[in-house]
Amino acid sequence: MLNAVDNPALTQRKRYYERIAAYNLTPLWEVLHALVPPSPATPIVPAIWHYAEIRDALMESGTLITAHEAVRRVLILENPAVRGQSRITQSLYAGLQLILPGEVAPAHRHAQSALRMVLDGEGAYTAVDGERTVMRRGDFIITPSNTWHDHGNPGTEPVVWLDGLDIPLVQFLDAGFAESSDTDVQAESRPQGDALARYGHNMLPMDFTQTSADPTRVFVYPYTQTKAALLGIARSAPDPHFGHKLRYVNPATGASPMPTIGAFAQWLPSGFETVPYRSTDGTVFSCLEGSGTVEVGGKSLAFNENDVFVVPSWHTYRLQASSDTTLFSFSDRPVQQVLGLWREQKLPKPS
Ligand code: 1HN
Repeated sequence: MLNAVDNPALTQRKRYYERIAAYNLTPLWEVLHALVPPSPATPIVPAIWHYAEIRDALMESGTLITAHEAVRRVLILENPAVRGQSRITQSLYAGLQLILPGEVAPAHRHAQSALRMVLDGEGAYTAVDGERTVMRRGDFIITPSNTWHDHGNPGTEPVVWLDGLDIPLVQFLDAGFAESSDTDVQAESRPQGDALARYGHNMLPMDFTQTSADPTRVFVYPYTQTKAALLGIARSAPDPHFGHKLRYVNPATGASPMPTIGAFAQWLPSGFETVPYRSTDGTVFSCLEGSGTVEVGGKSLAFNENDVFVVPSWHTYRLQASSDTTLFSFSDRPVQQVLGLWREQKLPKPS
């Protein structure tokens, strides 16, 4: 192919581009194909964080800064292809948060929605808009947009959880607000278990209505209930692409618990292998129980308990369980769905 040096037409174009640059103009025809790729061309790469490898470093952070000084003592899980951007997918942030016995992570609120998946240790609590919940391993806890939240650890062990937030999405939209509370620890205005009793038992308060954009008032989905549901559906045949998989919902509407983040739990019996699947929502997985491998992007990543891995948008993946395995996952699926952008493809079983 001729380059600009020996092609007068290209030289002429290049000079033209330089002239119009002064007016902050640039030709679409040079970037059209990159702007509108035939299928998602994500910079995000598949990656895994092995908890056994990073636990010591996380615990060491507890000797360097208090939860109070840090506000939130978290190690961010950065996608290796976009280091420095505090994101694990294009739209989502993930981190591992540590709270030591006796510590408090002070109350604040922000437009960004957050989820927690409790991984290690017992005895901490999270409070959301005046109600506390004890954090137990495998519990899925949410702090919807603009809800006041603080964490504390009155127990005797360090407690670690996975945080998932829609930070990059809110950043992209330039729609973020945040404020700190005057009091580090929220006053308890409702007894523990109140929200779950009112909204989480297939019943609702008499005059309560919500739209599908409202987050659920249920802010804790206890692992005991999740596991019972998964084992309940596991009495029937597994889905070839998902195994035994359920999505967390706002029980008042059937929509996702929060409008910007969808969350899922799945159980794969030992030896089960999923059939190739892809979807446009880049997804973060964490292994709650068991072990296995994920095949994605030409790599085979072995995972164990508490490991976190990411499957980028439109990357075909297969899961294989080497023991009975429970996986938690989250993505921006509800955003894509409400915008009419979400796609999935259930591929055939390889021969
Ligand atoms: C936040 O509020 C929490 O409340 C965790 O635990 C991580 C990352 C960025 C901004 C706010 C929390 C966060 C965060």
